[in-house]
Amino acid sequence: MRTQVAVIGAGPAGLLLSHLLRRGGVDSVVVETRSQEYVASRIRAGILEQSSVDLLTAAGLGDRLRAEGHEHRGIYLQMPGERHHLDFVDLIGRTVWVYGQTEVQKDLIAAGTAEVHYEVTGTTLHDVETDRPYVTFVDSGGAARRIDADVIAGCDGSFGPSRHAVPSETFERTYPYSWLGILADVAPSTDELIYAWHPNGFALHSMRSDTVSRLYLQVPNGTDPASWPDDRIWQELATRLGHGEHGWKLTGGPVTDKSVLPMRSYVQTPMRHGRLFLAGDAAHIVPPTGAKGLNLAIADVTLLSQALVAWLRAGRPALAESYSDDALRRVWRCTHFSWWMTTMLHTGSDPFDAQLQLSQLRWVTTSNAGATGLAENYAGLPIGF
Ligand code: RFL
Ligand code: PHB
Repeated sequence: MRTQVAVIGAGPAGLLLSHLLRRGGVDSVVVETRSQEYVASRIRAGILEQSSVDLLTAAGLGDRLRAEGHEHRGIYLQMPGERHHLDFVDLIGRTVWVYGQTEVQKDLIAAGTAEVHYEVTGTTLHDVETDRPYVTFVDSGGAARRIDADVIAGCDGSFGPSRHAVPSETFERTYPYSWLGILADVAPSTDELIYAWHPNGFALHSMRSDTVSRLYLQVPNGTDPASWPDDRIWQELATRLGHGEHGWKLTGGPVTDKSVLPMRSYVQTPMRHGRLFLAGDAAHIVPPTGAKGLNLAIADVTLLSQALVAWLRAGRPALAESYSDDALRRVWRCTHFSWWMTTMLHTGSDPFDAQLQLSQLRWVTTSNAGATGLAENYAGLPIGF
């Protein structure tokens, strides 16, 4: 096969990149190890920044998002006995949207713009330092295939092969806690997300729709989800989220999904080597506390699609040359914000740290300057920041 851009990975980064390239008049072919059904049903992120919503809308992918997504004015930040609302609209004039990654993925698949080979094996990148790079793989029928391209886009997440093909420097932080996440068939007990600091550990009440709630508990690394029967989870969520305080109630319901996810910050630089460009989780991982993972992937491919269209269609390579630096400015801002939210809200054994966290939370919830900083980062800086 011959195409202009060989895209590795059909997650949100790869599919959106292929969609944006097609709209810009550039051809691409996507290869993906998993099945289409598996990719479309992976439960992951739930919050879209304003700039992600604007971008998806401009790309013709906003109809269902605007009809079925929920726009939120802000979030609640909580400490025992106190719940504070941060109103992003008042603070910075921007909002966020509740719309699951599964839905973004379904919209991308429904758009049908990307040519995707699912269930491939043995994806290998070749000659990325030359101007004739290519990708080989074995397709779902067992046939050996080769894609010759002008450029390879590595959108294959942190476990894919692309990032290993970039000689790079890595920056990494692991955290001594994980999240136990559940999806439950019950109406959310809150109108907007609650991020709660509690001596027992952090808790988050999120949601997917009027009838589906998504909730998380901080747990130690290595926790076995089986050690958390549903009753224990609801009880601990009730404690940490303040059931009974100021008349607020947490309503439990049937748990339909339960998993433990570790927390990691990771940045690989540069995001380009020769004719290979990295985007999304292939280049960086953030802990989910700032709700940035999916939004960063969207921001990366926005820049990358503009750069590749300018280069491959108009022969202007300047944006491709500056892509890594341009993308990394936002990546580091989001990496800092995600680390900051994570370390402010997750509890450990050090009482000094706990007092610093509470002091920081009081400042963020009572000072206009503190709240504005959080709002600006959470609702997302403009693309191109
Ligand atoms: P993805 O979504 O991981 O997609 C990469 C795709 O590449 C495929 N792949 C290959 N394809 C071909 N050949 C190979 N050799 C390949 N190796 C891998 C994979 O099968 C996959 O389909 O990365 P992308 O597109 O960059 O999108 C990034 C987002 O998915 C990610 O940032 C967020 O989902 C992170 N994340 C969360 N972010 C949040 O903001 N809030 C969350 O609640 C949240 N939960 C999560 C998450 C990430 C998780 N992972 C990666 C373990 C929960 C989980 C479990
Ligand atoms: C989610 O709904 O899955 C979610 C929301 C906000 C976060 C992390 C995850 O910060």
